Amino acid sequence: MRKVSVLGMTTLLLFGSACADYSERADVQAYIDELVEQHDFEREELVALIEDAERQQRILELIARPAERTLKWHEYRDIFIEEDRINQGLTFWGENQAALDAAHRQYGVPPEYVVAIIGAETRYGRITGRFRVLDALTTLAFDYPPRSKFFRSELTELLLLAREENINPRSLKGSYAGAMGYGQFIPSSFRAYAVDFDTDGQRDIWENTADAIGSVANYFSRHGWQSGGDVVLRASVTGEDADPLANKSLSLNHSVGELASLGVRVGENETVSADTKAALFRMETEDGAEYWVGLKNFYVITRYNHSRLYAMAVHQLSQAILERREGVGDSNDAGFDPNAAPAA
Ligand SMILES: [Ca+2]
Repeated sequence: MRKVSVLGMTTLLLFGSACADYSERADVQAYIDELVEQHDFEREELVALIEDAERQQRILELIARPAERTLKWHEYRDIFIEEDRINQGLTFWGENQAALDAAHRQYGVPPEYVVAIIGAETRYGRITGRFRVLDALTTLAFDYPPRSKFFRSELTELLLLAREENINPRSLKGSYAGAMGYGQFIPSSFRAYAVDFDTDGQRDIWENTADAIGSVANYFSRHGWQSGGDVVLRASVTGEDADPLANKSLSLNHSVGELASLGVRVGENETVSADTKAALFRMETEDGAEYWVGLKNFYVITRYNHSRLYAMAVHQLSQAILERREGVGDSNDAGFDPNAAPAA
């Protein structure tokens, strides 16, 4: 008897995980009611769609371990700023120069930053995610309580996006968190910031590099990118007053002058004015802490991913690609030394 009951339970568990039907859950039905009422979706279509959504245990495992919180700066840096990603960035730049130049003219965002974002996000379109976005967002919306509100909203955005763009939502692939295409836009970002940059009538961030480039540049522009502005400045700190301010916030809660009065000095060649809004960052490296002063454009990069490590990696990757492209060799304002030995 015992053996039979164990087998029965195993069968039930397998059945339950493989065939879990979201459309039969009361919370999902309430969500469907809401969508029908608020956005005029056809109920039958929504039910059929949600019936096709599959719960993915792997997505729940992945969402629970964000890398940014566990890596030190030099470990994080070494993932993003390495030979392949720099060289592939040069190639991507060469292949897409016209679109990158057009995006620079229209949005004021230099090519190296657009290239670096796409390189950091997906290795220039090589790794854009293999999950069905419908599965990812449904799984997280209904089986990941800490962020269910956010992911329900993104699932709604996905359905609206699919209707507006005349795309079958079952066909879209992306990351475990529902980020899509070259620049990894979540559905709400797609709806708000994606552009049809090659004007062929479709906003295609999955296959069309011109649209992907224009969309990233537009995202930066709409978040306040300052054309010609600095991103982040290497700083030296004397005394003990400034350090407690470091890494407190991504927001620019100080001014360059205020930081200077606390012992923070940026490079002598910098012409940044004392009233420029700024934030102080401390980055842990193999050789101890580095201090950096982030400016408005640094903050804008953190609107893409709310992490100082991410923004610094994008900045330094952009400078490494730019330097390689210009053939400058080993001079290096960003503190990145392409010839440095990798971290142990
Ligand atoms: Ca297009």
